[in-house]
Amino acid sequence: MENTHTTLQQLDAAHHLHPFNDNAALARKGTRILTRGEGCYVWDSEGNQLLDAFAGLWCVNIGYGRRELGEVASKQMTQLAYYNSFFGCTTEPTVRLAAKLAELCPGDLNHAFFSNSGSEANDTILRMVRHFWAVQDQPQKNIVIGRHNGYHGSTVAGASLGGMKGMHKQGGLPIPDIHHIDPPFWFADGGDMDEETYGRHCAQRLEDKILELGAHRVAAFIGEPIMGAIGVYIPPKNYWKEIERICRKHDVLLIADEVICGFGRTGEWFAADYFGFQPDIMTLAKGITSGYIPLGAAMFNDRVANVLNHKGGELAHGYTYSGHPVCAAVALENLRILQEEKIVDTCRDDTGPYLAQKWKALGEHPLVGEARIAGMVGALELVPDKSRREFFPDRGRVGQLCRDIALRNGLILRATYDSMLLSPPLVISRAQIDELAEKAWKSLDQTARELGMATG
Ligand code: PXG
Repeated sequence: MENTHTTLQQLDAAHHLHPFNDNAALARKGTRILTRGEGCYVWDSEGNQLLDAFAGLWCVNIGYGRRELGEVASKQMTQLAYYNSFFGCTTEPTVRLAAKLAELCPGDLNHAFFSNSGSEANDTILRMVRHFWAVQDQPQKNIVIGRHNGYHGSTVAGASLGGMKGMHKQGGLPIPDIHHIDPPFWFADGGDMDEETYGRHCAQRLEDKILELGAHRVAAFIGEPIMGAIGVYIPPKNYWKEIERICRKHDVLLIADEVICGFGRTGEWFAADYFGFQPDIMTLAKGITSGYIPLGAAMFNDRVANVLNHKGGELAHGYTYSGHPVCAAVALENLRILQEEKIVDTCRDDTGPYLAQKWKALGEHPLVGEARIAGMVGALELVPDKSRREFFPDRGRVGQLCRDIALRNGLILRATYDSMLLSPPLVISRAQIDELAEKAWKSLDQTARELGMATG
């Protein structure tokens, strides 16, 4: 085992470029190699058992090791491994999945375009919204507004729609006619505002931007209902209703990127249900297959699909694997499990509130300035002084330290700067939530001790 482990690390260092990594540093340190998963746990090649409080990368909603998904994949591969949806063709799982998504998604989001990932789905969406206005004689209505620090993927369009400065620096982004506004992040800039005032204040940023650019130039607004990668920014409850009102007022299409929030993460099927608003377009990926196989989708409402279908001419866009039958079959099985086992309902009514209670209790730790959570997604903001809403001066160092300590304690949490992020498989049990909370508290204590601070 040790031999294989070392060999794999050496091969990895020599040949494998990792996404979002300092590859030179990683090569020196050696990669962790994961070998097995079951429920909420994964094992690495050194034999460590880890409680995965991050569901892989926000995606393993039904937990690891569900044989049913492997079985449907095997069956579909054997029967018809591939056929495309070009040239007037398609396959049964693809059609059934499109219909299933139309049933699950809120309102009249009845039309699915399939991709292989969330990034690609957002590329599709960018092209479609511009096309939507162009074929209605408004080619100048082509600007999409996103948010600073938003994450919409790593492709050229995805990274441009996103507002990560570090990503824009690499590759000359954003592409033209994409603008960004500040997102809601009360901990950093909420000042003395109460939740409702702050929600309206942040939504007003969108209207200000639309008026500055001219509504006749703005095609769409895109946002993650809860911003994930940047650190789980949960907006005030009224924010999305306000955003919706502003979009309607100026006839701007509203795109909800539900790649992280979708398929039960908030305790509702979609965050649009959680916040009570109706997007015109939705981005889906991750939880759509619980990460068992790559798949993404762009969902369009009747209005947008009707224009694309009846005025848009031939759709000059598509991926070889759009609607891949094996991915579609796996997605259907994943959705069946989520529905029949009432996993989303359990999160909303039982394990979600229990997790929230435990997570809020971690907020009492001297190192934690804020504990935020919505359903099964949350963050702990680590701070030098609990009595003030201020960050550590060298942002990111303490988060990394805490992450490494948690790993040694058998717990996987992700750190963005000094926010410790939580997004466990939705099937996490009460006993596993207790384990998570205990390990997190212990890790906070050890981090505080290393920093020479008081411990809890
Ligand atoms: N939209 C959102 C909201 C996402 O979180 C994407 C789009 C892109 O999906 P694909 O399938 O193309 O990766 C994502 C992906 C992180 C991290 O560090 C988050 C994502 C991807 C990689 C890293 O938290 N989210």
